[in-house]
Amino acid sequence: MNAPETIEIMSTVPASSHDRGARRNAAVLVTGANGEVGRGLLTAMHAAGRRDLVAIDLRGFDDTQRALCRECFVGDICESPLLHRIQSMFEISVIYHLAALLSTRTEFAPEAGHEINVGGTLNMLRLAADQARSHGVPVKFLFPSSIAVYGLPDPETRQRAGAVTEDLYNQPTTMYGCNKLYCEHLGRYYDHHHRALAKDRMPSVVDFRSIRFPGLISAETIPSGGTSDYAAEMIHAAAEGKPYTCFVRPDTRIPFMTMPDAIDALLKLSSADKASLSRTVYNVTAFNPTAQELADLVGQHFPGVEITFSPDEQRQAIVDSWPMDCDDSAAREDWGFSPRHDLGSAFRDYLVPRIASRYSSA
Ligand code: AKB
Repeated sequence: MNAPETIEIMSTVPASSHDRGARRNAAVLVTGANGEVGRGLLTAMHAAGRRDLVAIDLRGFDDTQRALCRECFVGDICESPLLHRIQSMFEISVIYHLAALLSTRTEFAPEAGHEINVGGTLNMLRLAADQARSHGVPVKFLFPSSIAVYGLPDPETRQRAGAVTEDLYNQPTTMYGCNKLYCEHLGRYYDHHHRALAKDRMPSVVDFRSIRFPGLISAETIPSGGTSDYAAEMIHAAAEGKPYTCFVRPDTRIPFMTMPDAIDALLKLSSADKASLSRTVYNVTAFNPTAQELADLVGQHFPGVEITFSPDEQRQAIVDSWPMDCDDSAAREDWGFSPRHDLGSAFRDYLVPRIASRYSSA
């Protein structure tokens, strides 16, 4: 483990109200809080009235984000001093563990990706277990997994498989996919089997809940380091009036959903009654157009835009190993998952208006 770097803390709560030493403050912890999902999740939870949000990210926070949080930590979840500090300061009820290195970026540095994706997750699960033992209540742990846990061996099998269910084809071909699948099992272990032989064992220290997200498309942020990024990149480039060269073939088909639907799904699963959950990991999806169908829609909304295709063989092989579609009936049945946006409304009601205003005001 590297030498501890400084931990920058920004607090919106005046020092006096911290009743230093008396007791810890209640908190909902969000890691990767400055990322694509994190920014939207903080906004949604604050809008829903939460005032106990504690955010962690490697990158600094802007004033808007700080105003949403009780405390912001700029630091690395792979470093224990930061987690020890959080353990001593807060009584955590829920953890949204969003920090991760995505598939393409991880494939360039697999071992570094493993350290962040697996080492970081294990640290957060350990923090959750320590918290539960100190305040006596299992900590709810929301973990965004991914369609990258799947590995379809060839185009024929992929075609035949269609909408895959959670327990099939769990043979990922990327380090990121392996990390996500292993962390799903780690979470299930902490929820159901942690320290099974210990005499002083607490029945359950972690209430682990995970969603396998498809590609996510946000109007507010441009993705970085993923292999499903072509969809969002294409739309943002068009809104900026820039030509875009797509790194996958036109017939590439994988599932997607909008960022607001992803955030709603996390919050909905988080508030679901544990008794209604038949599993710890759930597929979710909303639409699965081909890259050509996406380009056509972009062309309809941004006439004159230039979109060309120049497949990157390696990245193409990654998306070709992912399912064309996912069966999310378990999520619909167990906790009422139902996305607001299908493909048409995603463009009409969310992406185009929001992205157009983002670049027209730029
Ligand atoms: C990626 O492309 O790596 C992510 C994902 C599908 O999990 N967006």
